[in-house]
Amino acid sequence: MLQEFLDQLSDWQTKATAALESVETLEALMSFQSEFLGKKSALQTFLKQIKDFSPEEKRAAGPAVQSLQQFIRDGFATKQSVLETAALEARLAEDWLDTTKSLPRVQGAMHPLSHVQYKIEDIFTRMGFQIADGPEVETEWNNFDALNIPPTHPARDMQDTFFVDRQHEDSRQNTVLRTHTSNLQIRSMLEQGAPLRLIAPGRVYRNEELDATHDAVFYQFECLVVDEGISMAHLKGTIEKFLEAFFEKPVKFRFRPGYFPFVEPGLEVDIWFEVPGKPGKWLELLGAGMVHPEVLKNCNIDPDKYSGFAFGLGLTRLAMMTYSIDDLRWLNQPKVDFLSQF
Ligand code: FA5
Repeated sequence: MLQEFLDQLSDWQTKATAALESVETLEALMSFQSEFLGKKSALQTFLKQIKDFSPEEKRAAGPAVQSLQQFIRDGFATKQSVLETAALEARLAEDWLDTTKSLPRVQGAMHPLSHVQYKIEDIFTRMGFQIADGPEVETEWNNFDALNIPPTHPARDMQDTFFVDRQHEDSRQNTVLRTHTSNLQIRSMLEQGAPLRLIAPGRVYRNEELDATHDAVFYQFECLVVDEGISMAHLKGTIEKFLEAFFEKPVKFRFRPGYFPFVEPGLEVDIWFEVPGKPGKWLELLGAGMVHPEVLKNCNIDPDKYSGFAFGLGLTRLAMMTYSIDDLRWLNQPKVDFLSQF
């Protein structure tokens, strides 16, 4: 009986060896595992049969079943490792990416606002203006007080402000997100004195009601000229020459009286704006005026000797007009489909 049992084990070992040899996939290996090592496998039957043997026979039958079990387990583990390595290699071969090869070409492009800014800078540098730059987190004093807008002045409400720090008594210590690029008037005059001829493009922030022509984050550029004998004629001429150079043709625009505490007199310029398929309309493009004597004084410039003009132009609105964009909020969104049109 023992010999018959040992023969069965040997037959089973031959069968398992052949079965394992024919296994070529991990799925097939799993079937092999359940057939030869699982709970319902012949191996379990062999283990159960051991108890029917005499104690002496058990000493031969037990180790024989254990060694069969170990043989099958070893065969399984070796095959598993071979198949897994092969599967990994196959996947790596498939997933391989040539990082030196360029991906499908997505052509980068300059943002329309940058286009407009560079064009403006180009026009003004050709007219002999310098380009100034300053911080977006500005002192309350540079953004308001020095521009003749004291704390109680209603004009502060004209530009709803994002305050960064307003806990100090001294407005030179409080900070705001600048509401306009006019802060660069103050910074430049304090740093360089007169005479002065500059533009300062940059991002500004207002706590605005948003619509197609108003964003909370938008771009302006400031233009400032201070010298002896500067008059409204210089202001008007500069705006006219700039708009003509920018649009590369005569542009329909109009001057209107406007109020800004830092200029006297003050005016606004509207430009005729048309988008194909929609009726044209006047759109406010810039605020301007002759620099207020108080502002010159705040910047240690003698208003009896020097005069100046300044204007602040909505660069974002200029981009709208340039590219016939009917809602300026598009310009601040990371939408590649939209941006790749330019
Ligand atoms: C000013 O910001 C003044 N600092 C301009 C100025 C400078 C006047 C120098 C006199 C001398 P205003 O708030 O009007 O003014 O803004 C100027 C331009 O920015 C507007 O004409 C408009 O073109 C643009 N603008 C204003 N608010 C928004 C907004 N929410 N979104 C987009 N563009 C705006």
